Amino acid sequence: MTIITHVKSAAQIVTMKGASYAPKKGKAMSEIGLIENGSVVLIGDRIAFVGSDDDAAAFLESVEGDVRIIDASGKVVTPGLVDPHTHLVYAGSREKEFEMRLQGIKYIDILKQGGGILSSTRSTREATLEQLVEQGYARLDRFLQHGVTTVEAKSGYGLTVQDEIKQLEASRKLQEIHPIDVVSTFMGAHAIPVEYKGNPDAFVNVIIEQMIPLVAEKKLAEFCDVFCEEGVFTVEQSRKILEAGKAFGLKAKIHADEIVQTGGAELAVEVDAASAEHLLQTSDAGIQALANSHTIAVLLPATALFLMEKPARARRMIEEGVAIALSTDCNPGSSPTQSMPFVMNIACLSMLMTPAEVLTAATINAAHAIDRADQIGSIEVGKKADLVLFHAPNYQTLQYHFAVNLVDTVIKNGKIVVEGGVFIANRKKASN
Ligand code: IZC
Ligand code: ZN
Repeated sequence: MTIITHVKSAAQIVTMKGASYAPKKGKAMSEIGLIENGSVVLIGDRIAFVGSDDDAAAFLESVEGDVRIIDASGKVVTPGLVDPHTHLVYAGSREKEFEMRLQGIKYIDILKQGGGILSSTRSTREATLEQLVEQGYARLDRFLQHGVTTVEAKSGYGLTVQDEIKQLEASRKLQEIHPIDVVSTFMGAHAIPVEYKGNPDAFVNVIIEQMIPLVAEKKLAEFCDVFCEEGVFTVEQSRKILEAGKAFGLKAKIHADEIVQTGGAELAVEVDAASAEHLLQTSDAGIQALANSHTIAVLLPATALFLMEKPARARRMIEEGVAIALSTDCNPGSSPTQSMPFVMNIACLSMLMTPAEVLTAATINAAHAIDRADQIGSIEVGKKADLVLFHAPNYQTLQYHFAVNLVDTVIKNGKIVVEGGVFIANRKKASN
């Protein structure tokens, strides 16, 4: 039977309405479509109504069936949070590198010495598909407890044809069995594996001639990403890989200007990428190029904090009209966290984004970054029934009461998956 859920008497509903067709830029990032003392009605896995409690009562008279009521008084209701950039599937961990970095050794130098991404690659190659699924599942559980209902997940710790496929198959399995929706990105161009040290162009050829065609044939990814960085992949190599991906139907994403200003933001615009990520070092010209494009700037302030670097210039980007999304960058090296709420806190504290802007960046703009804004990212009729109820009287409190998990209830595809801050029994993928 179809489940009907009436979330009623919410102190505030952050709807994010009106941005399904184009991301919010500039001042529009502050318009969050607030409804006070409101209701949301969910029928099955879709949103059927959003508005005042009174109008909800009238709407429900026209609906047949039992209605489950969730009292949201004293709470803020938001769309399910969207994390548009994660390295979800991996084995091993890198806490010893964290200690080295605290002593002043740089992330990129650890990679150059065969650690970093290459360390996670060794562990991931050794792991079985089942082990990757089990560890990814536990990470998704933590995402869900922090209000995230959709994540993007990148490969890039296999770096051989077989191991990249294994990682992407783990993502596909997680999409099938976990309540969270997992959107898959192929990122064979994450590092130059040891087998190709000194001969990166040969590895670029493997990516282009073997990996991309196979990933496309097996329909294992929707996007193709490249770590465009000094000492990793050059702008020329990145362009070749992203164009090859596009020829096989994979939309482009780029890790751009994270450590050194390479012109990655400009390349993102040139190849019409869905998103450009990091952007810590992006030039004024790069910001201008992004502002005049369809490309979303996905900022990762937890990564900047964890690498002890200055964050991206979010205020300048918003002033220039760049559409910003936020993400955890969940990965074992530069951001081992699954907390989008904490990322939003850091975005306020380190980049001076406002409480309204960070909500936009973690919902509708994040949905645009993974090409899902027609389905998720706002509380509008017809969209997926993905909601979060936070213990907070108003949306500002989500950032003010920082570094604690205020998530009370998470609804995914119309099913309650977290209640009172904990998982409820028999949690599995909602059938729809
Ligand atoms: O494992 O270090 N920046 N890729 C690019 C990462 C960080 C993930 C990692
Ligand atoms: Zn990343």
